[in-house]
Order: sequence, then C-alpha cells, then structure tokens
Amino acid sequence: MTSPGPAALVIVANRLPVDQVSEPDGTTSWRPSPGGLVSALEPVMRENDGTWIGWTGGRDDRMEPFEADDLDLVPVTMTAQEVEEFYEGFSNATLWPLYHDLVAKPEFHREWWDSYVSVNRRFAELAAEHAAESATVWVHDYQLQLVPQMLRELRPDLRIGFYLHIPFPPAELFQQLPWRRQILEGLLGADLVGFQLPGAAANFVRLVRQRVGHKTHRDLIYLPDGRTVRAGAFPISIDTAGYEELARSEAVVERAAEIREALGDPRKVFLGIDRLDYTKGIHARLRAFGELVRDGHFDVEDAVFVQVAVPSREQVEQYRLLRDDIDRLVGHINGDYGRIGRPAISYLHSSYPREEMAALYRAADIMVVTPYRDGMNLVAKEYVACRHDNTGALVLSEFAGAAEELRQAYLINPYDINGMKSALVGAARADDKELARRMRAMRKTVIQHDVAAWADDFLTELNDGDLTHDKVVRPARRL
Ligand code: GDG
Repeated sequence: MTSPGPAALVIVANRLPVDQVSEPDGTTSWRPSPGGLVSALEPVMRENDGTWIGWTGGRDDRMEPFEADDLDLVPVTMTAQEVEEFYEGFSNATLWPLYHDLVAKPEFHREWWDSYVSVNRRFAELAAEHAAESATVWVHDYQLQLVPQMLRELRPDLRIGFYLHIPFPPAELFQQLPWRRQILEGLLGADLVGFQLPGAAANFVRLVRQRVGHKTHRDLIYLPDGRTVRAGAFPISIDTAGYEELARSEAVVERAAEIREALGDPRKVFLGIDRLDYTKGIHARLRAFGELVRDGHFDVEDAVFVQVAVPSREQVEQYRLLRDDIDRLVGHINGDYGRIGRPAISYLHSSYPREEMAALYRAADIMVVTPYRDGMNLVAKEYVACRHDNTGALVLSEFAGAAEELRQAYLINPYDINGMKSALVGAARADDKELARRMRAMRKTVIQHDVAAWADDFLTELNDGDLTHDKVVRPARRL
C-alpha cells in the first residue's frame, strides 16, 4: 500500500479512528470506530485531505500507512512494554487520576515517564513526516501532551492546536507531578490549547505563569521567542441530529418498547451508561438506588435500574478492583431486594452498537449521570438528543463539564448520597409539564451546539489567529 501524500490537516490522537474486525474467512479488516470524535472530524478530514495518526491498539504490529473508508491512516507502533508503561501506566494510572481530582491515587514512576517521552516523540516524528508545508496539526488529549513542543521543534512552519478532553486540574493538584514543567512546556508548543471549560483554561494559564514564568494576559501567554499561545474553552458536543434521527427510526422505537417489555413493563426505568471507570460514580449511584428500594421509595415491581458498564482499561489494577466492587454491590442489592424475574438492578458489563444505545436512551425515564469528575460527559448530551418528545429526566453531577450547559438537569453532588436519593425521587415523581420544561431547554442547548460546531469553532480559532498563515484549513461546514 502506498503512503498518503503530505496532508494539509493532520489529526494526532492516541487511537486511530478504526477498529480491527475479524472476518469469518480468517482475514481481518478495519471498521470505523463509533466515537463522536470520528464523526466530528471525518467531514473536515475529507474536505482537507486529512491524515490521522494514531495507535491501532495492538502490540508490535509494525504496520504501514493504509486507507480505510477513504481516510488516510498512519499507524503508530507500540511494544508490549510501551503499552504497559506509556498507556496503562503514565497515561491511565498517573495522569488520569491526577487530572480527575485524585479520585484514585496517582502513581509516579520514572520508567513510565521515560516511556511517555519516547512514545510522544514517535507520534511527533510521524506528524512531522506527514504534514504538508504550513499544514494544520490538531493533537488530542492527555496521552500526547508533549507532542506540540516536539513537533514545533521539528517543523516550525506548522500551525499546531491541542485539545484536552479531560479536566485540567487546579495548580494545587497539578503541582504534585514530578514532570509538571515538562508537561506545561510540551503544551506550549501549540498555538491554541483548548479545554472543555473556561476554569480549566484558567488553571493552565495560572500554572504557566507560576511554574514557567511566562507573561500572561487573560487567555494569552507570551513566550520569550515572540510567539503567543492562546488557551480557551471549547466544550465538546455530539452529533445531535444523528442521534435524534436514530431515536426516531422505526427499528429503535420498536427496540425501546421491547426493552421495556423485557424489563417487565415497570413504571420507571432508570439508566446509567458509562465506561467502567472509577471517575464515573457508578458505585455511589447504585448504592443510592439500592437504599431507595430498601426504604420503600421504589418497589422492584415498578422500578428498575439498568446499568451498562462498558469494559475499559482492564489491565489496570484500579479498574479490576472497581469491577469486583460493582459486581459485589449489584449482587447484594439484587440478592436482598430482588424478586423472581424482578432484579432491582439489571447490570450489563458489555458494549453495544449505537442503535442499542439509542434504544436504551428512548426506553429510560430517568438518565443517571453521577461522575465525581468528568471533562464533559457525552452520554448526558446523547440522552437529551434522543428525547425529541421532551419526555424523560436527566440527573446530572455538578462535577461533569456538561453541567455548565445543561443547567435544567436535576443537578447533584455525587459525594452526597442523601442529596442524590432526593434527586432520584424528585425526578421520578416530577409531572410531565415540569419534565418537558426542563428537557426543552436542554435540547435547545445540544441542538444549537453540536459536535460540528465544536470542531468548527476550534479550527476557526486556530487558523484565524494568524492571518499571515497561508494554508488555512477550513472547517467542513463553511465550505
Ligand atoms: C472522555 C472524557 C468527554 C459508551 N458505551 C458505548 C458507547 N459509548 C459512547 C457513548 C459516548 C462515549 O462512548 C463516552 O463518552 P463520555 O463523554 O461519556 O466519556 P469518556 O469515554 O470518559 O470520554 C469525557 C469525552 O472524552 C469527549 O471529549 O466528554 O469527559 O472523559 O459517546 O455513547 N458507544 C457504543 N457502544 C457502547 O457500548 N457504540
């Protein structure tokens, strides 16, 4: 297969936007992965002959660049040791908990850091190789925070943007990181550093001022070499119209009815959908629901909690412990309060196609999203997108980025179990008029600001920031 030519737009993300699937004849092929990031960036990639650089998810699979579904993809190879140290270690056992308010204790290991540096360098070198003269490169997320600086050193002609999908912690927590200065300097290689919320951008600017000593003014950072870096908030969103269309489709409507029937046609269906991650507050929410059943606020004959926990990072110790914890709690609650054919919690440790997700969103009366800390939380927005008839209630943690936009949700503090219980009862007892009032306002938000608007805003800001730049990448929807 031939290598793609130099690209005017290069996306650099930890994972490629495709998953490998095995065919019945034993061969393998690539299928686009279902995530929102892919659907947001696909049109802009096609419009600008973009190239996507990312890891396949394998080990030692030295693959050449390839095309899948008309997208130019450049795979990054990792050894088994790098997967352990860079991905499971530094990314998911150091940065992930540190950036999520220390919900778990971050581990600091010097070998993990060394691996983080060398894998970031590999991504940067590939980006330098595949970017056309003056191209735009958009680097994504916490696994790749050193790439902007490494890439700028190799290719000063490029326009470089960085976007962090998870929270950026306050200085008091970030300070713990032994490599704090290197990370800040890594990010400062970008022209634009984007965050989910204004508070995260402010944390970053303050840290740069305190720790690196650069001059700052509001959202601008002035570097000694004359460059200016901008830090801004670009709250991510979803393919709202796509979800709504799916939710209206006959197949999804039928499937939603089937799901309710299979659950025994209860009056109220509660739903949680999360990656099985300790930041998501799954344990606390199930406990709250279990207590409500125990105390007679809900009866298993007419209320059920469906919890989908998508397997995630199963090689990381904390995630294995969490899985056991949840298994035990669900066992206790169902053992104590369930009746034959009527568990209090219907627990599914699995992932599902998008259609099934939409059917679940349609089937649920109360969507329960209770993270201790979350960059945004797309599940909350997807639920709202699917409730085109203005029915349903959203119970949402105030510590999810989405809470800054979805103010009409039943907002809760996930550390306050009693508060969470009151919100669950309040949402279940609210009348249709009240629910419609809240849902209508939330729908307006996700309809006005979808994922295409997010990508458009970021790329416009990145490219319009410097009018001397000749090869400006245009967001797809403007062309
Ligand atoms: C990170 C940040 C930020 C889940 N299960 C299935 C499935 N999903 C899809 C959902 C949703 C996505 O995965 C999960 O996104 P979240 O935002 O809820 O959470 P993270 O995975 O932690 O994402 C987060 C996000 O990045 C984007 O910036 O919002 O704060 O932590 O879209 O629908 N999709 C399918 N089957 C499943 O079983 N098809």
